[in-house]
Amino acid sequence: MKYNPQKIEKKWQRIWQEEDLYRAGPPSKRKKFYVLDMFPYPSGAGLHVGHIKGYIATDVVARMKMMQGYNVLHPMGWDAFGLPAENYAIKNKIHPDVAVKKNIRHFKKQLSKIGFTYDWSKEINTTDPEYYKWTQWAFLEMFKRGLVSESYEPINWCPKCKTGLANEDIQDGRCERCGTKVVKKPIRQWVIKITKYADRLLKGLKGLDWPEHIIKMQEDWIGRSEGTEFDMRVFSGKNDLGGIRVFTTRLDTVFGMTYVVLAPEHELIERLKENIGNFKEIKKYKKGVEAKLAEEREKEKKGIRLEGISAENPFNKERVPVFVSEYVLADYGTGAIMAVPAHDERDFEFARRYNLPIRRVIRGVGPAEEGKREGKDLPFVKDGVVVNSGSFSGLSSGEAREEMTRWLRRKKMGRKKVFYRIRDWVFARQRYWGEPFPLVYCPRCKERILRREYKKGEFNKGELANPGWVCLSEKDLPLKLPKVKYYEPTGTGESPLSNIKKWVKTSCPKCGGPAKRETNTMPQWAGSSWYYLRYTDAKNKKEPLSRKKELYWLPVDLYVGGAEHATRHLIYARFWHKFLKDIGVVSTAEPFLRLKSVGIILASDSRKMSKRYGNVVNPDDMSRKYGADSLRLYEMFMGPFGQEIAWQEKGVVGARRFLERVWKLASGKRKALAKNGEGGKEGRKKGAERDGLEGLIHKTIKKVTEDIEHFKFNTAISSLMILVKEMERQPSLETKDLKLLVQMLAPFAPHIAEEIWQGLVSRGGPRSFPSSSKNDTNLVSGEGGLSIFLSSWPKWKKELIREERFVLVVQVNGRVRERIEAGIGISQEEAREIALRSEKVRGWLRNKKIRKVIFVKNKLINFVV
Ligand code: ANZ
Ligand code: ZN
Repeated sequence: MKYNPQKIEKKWQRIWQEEDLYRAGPPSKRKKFYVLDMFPYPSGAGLHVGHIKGYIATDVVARMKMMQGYNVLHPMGWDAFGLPAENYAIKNKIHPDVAVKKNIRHFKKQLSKIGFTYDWSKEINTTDPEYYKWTQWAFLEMFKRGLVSESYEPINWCPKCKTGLANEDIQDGRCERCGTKVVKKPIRQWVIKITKYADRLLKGLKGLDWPEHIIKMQEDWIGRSEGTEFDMRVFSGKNDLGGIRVFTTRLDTVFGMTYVVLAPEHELIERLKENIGNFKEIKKYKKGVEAKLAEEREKEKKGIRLEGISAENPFNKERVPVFVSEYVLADYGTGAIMAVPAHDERDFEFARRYNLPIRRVIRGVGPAEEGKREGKDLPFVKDGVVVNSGSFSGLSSGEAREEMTRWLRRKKMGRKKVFYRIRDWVFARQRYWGEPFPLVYCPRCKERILRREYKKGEFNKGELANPGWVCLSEKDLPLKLPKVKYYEPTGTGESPLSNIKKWVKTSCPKCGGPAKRETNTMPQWAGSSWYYLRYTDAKNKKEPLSRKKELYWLPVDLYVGGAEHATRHLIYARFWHKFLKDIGVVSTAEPFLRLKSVGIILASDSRKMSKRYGNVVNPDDMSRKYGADSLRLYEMFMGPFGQEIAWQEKGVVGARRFLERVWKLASGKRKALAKNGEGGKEGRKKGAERDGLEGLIHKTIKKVTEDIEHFKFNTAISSLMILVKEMERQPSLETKDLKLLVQMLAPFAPHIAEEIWQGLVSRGGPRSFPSSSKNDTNLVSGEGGLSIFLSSWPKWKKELIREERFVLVVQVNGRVRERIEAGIGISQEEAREIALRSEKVRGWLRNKKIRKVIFVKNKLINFVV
């Protein structure tokens, strides 16, 4: 029989599906394993080989866990709302609803060909009203608790997508979706006060098994900053014009303040209109910078002085000039800073440009610092000892910050303060394809609230904070997205829904009066913020998920996806989860215990795979040509999982060749079984060889098990290759050895493994499976052989894993100077280290320079001096 992956794979995919092999069991005493993929948005382009790399990895883990006896939940679904789906629909002139359904069918078909363990009975789709009902419900719960507010602040606006965006949707000042430069625009919108959770989001990171760089990105995104805020008097000549509040993390440098800077949007500027000599000029400058984005502004160190205005340093009563500059952000801290050019890079640059005094007040400590003369050519930004600072001189930076803050507090002029970089979540989009907000606007209720003519308890916290906006009641959910003909963005700042007069016009659920629906829609991130919860109880009509399922399945044990979600999705989902915990829907503090990020697969030209470059590789083509098992094996073998790596088709060919060899081994075995009765000398020899094989098998079991656990799939596969090579050298193999081999191979190449396994377990030798009719086989009950995925994952015997050793010969200039025992397979580096540990070798090398090292693996190391 020839290895025919196309035939085998189709057959097993069908049988696994028919027998529902991968359906997660109900909550029980059995230990559970919840493994989750970041669900895709079903784009028109379909999946390429890069998209499925993470899915293959979770599948490998899921299959091993299944065999280890876990009740495994491995679901899949569709993140189908949002800009990508909508933009695709507009471009191709298909209604998003139709396009999404079509794309989902295509995606599902593509996925099914790779042989994943998805439990499709748990499938979800964020655009399904039965799903988004609970997205709307959670929003209302947030609203009722005062976590949502209406705002008109200038927000990030994409002129091409014609919608507002969250900070998280922007990359290098451009719309993350279409690449257009984003501008600031005042738009009516909803924001969720995610900042209230900033501290918990930060602290929660502590206990997570996440990649360090992702933790760091979240920490920076949340950006907790501890400092001092204090007030300075502002003067125009002798007139005290009131206070100006600044925020600093370096109060120890306050005696080095030589000017003050306001953000262009600072309210003080308007207030001081009459007193500012060059107000017109300032106004012009303001206009120029307001449309710019934060990142661009921070780069610019231009500004203008407010003529006729000065601020007083409370510590030494010195008056310093006040500037307005775009390098100070309006929405961070207090929007105003004390500038200390001697100790801050940005201030330094600014002071140089405008010839402002630079006054050094911190001296470095330690031998490395003392010789340096920073302050004139470079700012000294480190902590040190405070100098030229009145009675505070001599204190360390840390002490000075404490003392100075205490001094301010005594005078009631300042206090300790914590600021966060994270902003509230801009939660409205002026687009069609999203969850409608379950809110209506009622002018009558607004009047009643403003005049305080309502009964106690009639309005909730959110309604009182946003007068006029009234919540739909839970029984009216889901509020369905109306079907429309035209869904292109209007560009006016209103969503296309505002054109559907019939839908917009409604009555107030509180007072029955005439009311209008909210016509913005929710951002794509809404539906993906809690989907992992819904998988556990996808069909629940009464609640987002049941207590029982939540207690059993949560938290997610392993979450795999792209690092591009480090700050967006992974912040929103953690926030949503914490909110649901606060209202008693979930019981864990964090949703995802362990996170792994996938390294991107580049095209063979080392560019990103993209339609634009015509370098996309389709998994369908690969599995048609080589088989899904070869594709899976290659993607897990191509390199360390987290690493970016270029696609090479010859790698798939290599994987296929390896599987052919396994296939041959298994077929050979079947023949060998048939002719019985060897013995004598030959038999004894075989026995001895088998000893070596057994040790290797157990070593491999240990390695493969641990490597899969640690996401070192490539090295797991390498060790399988070593084992296969050794097996090929054996005159014959026992069934039990072959079984162990295919069990270990099964997570990577499930189809071929199942095929061989079924042949091995049926005592009658190879059994050919019928090409149809599910009655002939029952993998689950075991009639004719249990599925390999219901067999127990092999366990290694410690006593059989002997580390093999050899005698390392150490030479100096070609003469043998030492012999040391070492483990087989050590690298040159390791050999060098071992050799240099020897007193004798060190003696021969003393006062000599090693010019060259010659290394022969498992034999010798020669130092040329
Ligand atoms: C004086 C000073 C002296 C500062 C010094 C730093 C070094 P993080 O860590 O990011 O919180 N700052 C405060 N508000 C700002 C705003 N709205 N826009 C731009 N910069 C602002 O940084 C806090 C520091 O950033 C503050 O401490 C302030 O400059 C500046 F040797 O005050 B510092
Ligand atoms: Zn009303």
